[in-house]
Parts: sequence; structure tokens; C-alpha cells
Amino acid sequence: MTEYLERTFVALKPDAVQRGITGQILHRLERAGMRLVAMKMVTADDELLMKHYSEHVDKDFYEGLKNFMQEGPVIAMVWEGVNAVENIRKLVGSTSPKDARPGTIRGDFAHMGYAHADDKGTAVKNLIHASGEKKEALEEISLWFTESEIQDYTRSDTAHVR
Ligand code: IDP
Ligand code: MG
Repeated sequence: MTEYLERTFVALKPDAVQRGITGQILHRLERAGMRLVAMKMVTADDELLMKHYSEHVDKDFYEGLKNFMQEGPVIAMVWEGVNAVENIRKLVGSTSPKDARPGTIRGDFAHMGYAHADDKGTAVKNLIHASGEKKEALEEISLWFTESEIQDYTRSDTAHVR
């Protein structure tokens, strides 16, 4: 891999699965030329979520976030591409769907803001998680996947996208 070819961890949250829009979201990552190298459906237990969201466990919204993430299964994935961490965050959009720009996943498929979510006692339902930086990506990939679960194959458009 070159310095710029990266892997990142992505999870479709329970709202995306329950709304039946996983295909539309995955399509956006595929059409940008990202390569899907691992995927599984997981019901996240308390321990996995505490590790995944270790930076947030002490925050007021953690209880709501935990409940939201356990409303149903998530689709956990590893995606690979040039500057994949930054590029996928760009496709995902801002954390609060209220502020996420049109054209992003969170901006196009959701609209809830922090104030409304806090009033309801839930996390902002924003459809998708993507690692925020390279170090976080490495940690999250090894938390959710074993090395043997990560696959290798050639996308037919490889010459053009990486
Ligand atoms: P990110 O998912 O864009 O990286 P983080 O700040 O890491 O955002 O927060 C993790 C998740 O916790 C968010 O995606 C969102 O679902 C939820 N969240 C973050 N901040 C708040 C808040 O202030 N109120 C309610 N939910 C929040
Ligand atoms: Mg984050």
C-alpha cells in the first residue's frame, strides 16, 4: 500500500438498517471508488460499545448513544481507498444531521439536531459511523475485525481509482 492508500472502519447504525437504506448508503461509497474489504452484521454488546466509544463513555449523551446503537444490528465494514479516512468522512458529513450539508449521507437522509435529540434523551440518529482519523481507524478495525476477516480482490476499475 502507498502512504495514501488507507483502510477505515465504517458502521451503518441501527437507524440505517431499520429504514432499509443500507444499499443507497453503500452505493455512495462504491461509486466514489472505495473498495469494500470486510463486512458483517453485528448486534453490539455493552463492552464492544464502551471500547468503540471510549472517548464518549463519560459524556451526558453516552447512555442515549448506547441505547441507540443497541436498537438493532449494525453493519460493520472496512473500506479501503486513497485517503479513505478523510474521503469517507467527507461523504458522511457533519455529526449533527441538522448541520450536515446536502449531498452528504447525513445531510441527505436525516435532519435531526443535537437540541432535539437531547430533549428526546437519544443520540442524534445519523445513520453511519466512520473513523475520524488514521489512528482511530486502525484501532476500530482491530476492535471489530480479525485480520482473517479482511478480504482481498481486485475491483475492475482499479487502474482509474487508485
Ligand atoms: P462522529 O460520529 O461524527 O465521529 P462523535 O463526536 O464521535 O461524532 O460522536 C459519536 C456519536 O455520538 C455521534 O455520531 C452521534 O450519534 C452521537 N452524539 C455526539 N454528540 C452528541 C450530542 O451532543 N447529543 C446527542 N448525540 C451525540
Ligand atoms: Mg467520532
